[in-house]
Amino acid sequence: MLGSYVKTNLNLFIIIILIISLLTIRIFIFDIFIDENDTKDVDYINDFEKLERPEGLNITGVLIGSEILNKSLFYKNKQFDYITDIVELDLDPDPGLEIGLASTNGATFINNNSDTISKVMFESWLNHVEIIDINNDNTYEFMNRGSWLSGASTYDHHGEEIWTYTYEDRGTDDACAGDIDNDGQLEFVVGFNGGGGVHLLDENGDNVWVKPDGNVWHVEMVDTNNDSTFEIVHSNVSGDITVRNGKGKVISKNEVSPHHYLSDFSISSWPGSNDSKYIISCDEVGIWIINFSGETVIQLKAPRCEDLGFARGLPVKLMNDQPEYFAVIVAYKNWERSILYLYNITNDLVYQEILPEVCNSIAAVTLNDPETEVLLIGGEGEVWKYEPV
Ligand SMILES: [Ca+2]
Ligand SMILES: [Ca+2]
Ligand SMILES: [Ca+2]
Ligand SMILES: [Ca+2]
Repeated sequence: MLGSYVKTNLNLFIIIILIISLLTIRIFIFDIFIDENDTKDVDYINDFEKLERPEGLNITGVLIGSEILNKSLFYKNKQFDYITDIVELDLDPDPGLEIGLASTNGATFINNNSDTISKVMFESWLNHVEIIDINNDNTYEFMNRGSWLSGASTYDHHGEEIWTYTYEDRGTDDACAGDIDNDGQLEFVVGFNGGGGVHLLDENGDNVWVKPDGNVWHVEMVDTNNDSTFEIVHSNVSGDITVRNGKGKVISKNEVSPHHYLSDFSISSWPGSNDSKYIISCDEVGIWIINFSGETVIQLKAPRCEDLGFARGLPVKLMNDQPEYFAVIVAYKNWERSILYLYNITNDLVYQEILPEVCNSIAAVTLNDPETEVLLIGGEGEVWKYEPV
């Protein structure tokens, strides 16, 4: 009896030692490849074979239009890693607007002169953080769009986690926030890798519905038909554009024409801020402006643009007496490069710069003059300001 008791405990002891050893080896292996200060390593944990940087991206600096735009450093705090969201908002009763900056490891609110009003740091390194207001009370929260390692999650204004959403052992590809039922509370759409599908969550991160789909690379909520209600727009394993209503029903599903495999994309009004919204994507052909039925409206000429970039664009009112320009920043997270393109109203490329860093955010903000905007580009712990020369 005693012998069997000792033997059972010995077996248990051996099993525990074995588990601890395996965990230690696993942590050790992860440590070799992951620099925790470098979130792109986390993204590419399954992609050890780094692609060589294309020759066209080896040079950096202004290639076109130095006589048009002036670049200056607007904000710098190397405590922050990649700046992933820049929002102009009215944070406090002080006259004028403030600016919110979210990064992969923290967030800050600053005034027009870049003085810090408040700052929070997150407990862990996240993937792509955006500033949101979950319950429409003018106190800002944060959303992590998620990754295979972290899942999608939200944080309160102190930076404390509210919830994290994961599904079985599926990798999270992307998540976005929007009030899809117009009740004043945000919902969240999460897209999963493999056969994990598309999920709608309520403001508490609880599942409302699941619809099957494969490799849902990128999700957005946008009003595609001007009825003041968001639809869900996402890409998938086939590279198609799927539009769903708030119940998850597919309204349309189309290939991009001419053929373009859609994975990552962003949404913007084009060419001006009062115009319709389009899908913005890129590859070696150029910057693609695509409608929600998959028809390509234009391929903007974009020298040195490559596949595997993430294109984010928006109209910017740089000059009082000129129509808006259209600015696009394409980020290459595996090559430590970004390309900034600026187009005039006739779609001519008037400015091009290759930046030696990964720029995951772009914004047009008014700062001190409500009649005009400056362009802000978020890089690695810094934000660049572009204004007319
Ligand atoms: Ca204010
Ligand atoms: Ca809030
Ligand atoms: Ca809602
Ligand atoms: Ca709609």
